[in-house]
Amino acid sequence: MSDKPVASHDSGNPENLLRFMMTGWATPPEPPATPIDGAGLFAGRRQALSQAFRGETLIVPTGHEKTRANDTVYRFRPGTDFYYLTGNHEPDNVLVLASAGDAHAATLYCEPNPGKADATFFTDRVKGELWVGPRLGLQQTAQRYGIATKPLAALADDLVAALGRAPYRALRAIDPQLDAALPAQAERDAELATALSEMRLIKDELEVGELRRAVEATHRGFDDVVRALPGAQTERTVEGVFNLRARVDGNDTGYNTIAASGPNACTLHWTRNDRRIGENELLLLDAGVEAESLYTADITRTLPISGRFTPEQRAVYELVLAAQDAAFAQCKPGNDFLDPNRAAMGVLAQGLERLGILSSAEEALRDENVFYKRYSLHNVSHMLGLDVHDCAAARAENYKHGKLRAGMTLTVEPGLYFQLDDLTVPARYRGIGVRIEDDVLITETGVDVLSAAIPRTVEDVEAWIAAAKAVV
Ligand SMILES: [Mn+2]
Repeated sequence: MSDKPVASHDSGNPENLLRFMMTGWATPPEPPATPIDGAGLFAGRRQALSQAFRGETLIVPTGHEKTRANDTVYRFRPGTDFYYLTGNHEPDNVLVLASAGDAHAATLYCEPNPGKADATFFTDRVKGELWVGPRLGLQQTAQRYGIATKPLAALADDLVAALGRAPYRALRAIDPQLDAALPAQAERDAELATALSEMRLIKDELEVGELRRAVEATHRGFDDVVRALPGAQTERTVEGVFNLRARVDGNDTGYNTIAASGPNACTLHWTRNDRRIGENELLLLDAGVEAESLYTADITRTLPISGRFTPEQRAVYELVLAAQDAAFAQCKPGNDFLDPNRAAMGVLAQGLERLGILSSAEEALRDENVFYKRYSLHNVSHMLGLDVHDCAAARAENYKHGKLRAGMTLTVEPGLYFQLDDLTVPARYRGIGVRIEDDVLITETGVDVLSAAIPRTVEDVEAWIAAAKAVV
């Protein structure tokens, strides 16, 4: 019998069957794998990272498949920094960069593809080719990504040797086995994560192109939802319609779709999406398609289910829209990252005073008060890229308290949220939540709103819904 464990619901494999399974297969053709697009850009990133840590060994894993329940796993999604350096989608791999002076060597440790040369193709339900499909293996991985490869089984010994020669840094919290095997050096390891996040702050042309594709696919997903709205009885339908587009046009959603109807819009990350949608409510849809390149959009539209905003919904919507316009105007190189936020909060506070919700905008805006935040809850921007909340390990002085620079991509997403039980809000506004979120590229001269083609004004949103109804 095979030494592989047999699942509780399956029978074993007698030796005679294994012998039978090992014979009678055509010799597999081995065409060279196609190199990925932008292989030179990925190589340049590896070189730049090595140069930032001369004389050191850098270890960047992609991580493993994660268990969902018992023996089923979530679809694998590569570690962001690993992918940024390699373009590789397969699980388990580890990238090791070694540098000495100007010399730099990259090695990708990956699982070999034994083909049908050993019985695991049939007996290993986790990695076997007949269970989960073939892996690229050493040769094809090297061809596809332009990086020298070695078998994963050699990693442990190679690391012992490499670490004896040079200091190292590892990207942590991605690969628990690697974390356990390499003594932690909290500060040095954190500096590697920071360097990677800060490299990713400025997007190159390949990245901007991929973000545009993700935004375009997300636009199609929003169109799908608008067309489905007349028949959509629950938030689940909205989620399902959008997520279908994400799988058809991209890799997946970049984060769990928020399909929040009525007062659920006041819950920032409402992803349970299990509520029945009411007739004259708003639907807040915060969703993004993650392209096959793993770059994700992050877009929010707040739509009147009936096709027309009520006067109260419209008043709140117009205020959020004005705040977003004020934020866009501050999106330019040299401004503080927080300038768009300051502008948006100023507009929101003034508007909240006009609606009779804040007694004094001036008082609410003081640093020691920030009372407007009871209704706006979050800042208006975060970096966007491979991660929806991108570049998370960048230092505050280069991100939150830094300057906007050409090549940065970020969201602009003011919102107002009036909780159902908030006695400081006139009753007619309670339960209304509005967020409008677009994705922008900072250019040399200002801003390029990547998602500008998705209807956003009251008139355009109402016309969008009306046009979809006319087709139905
Ligand atoms: Mn966002």
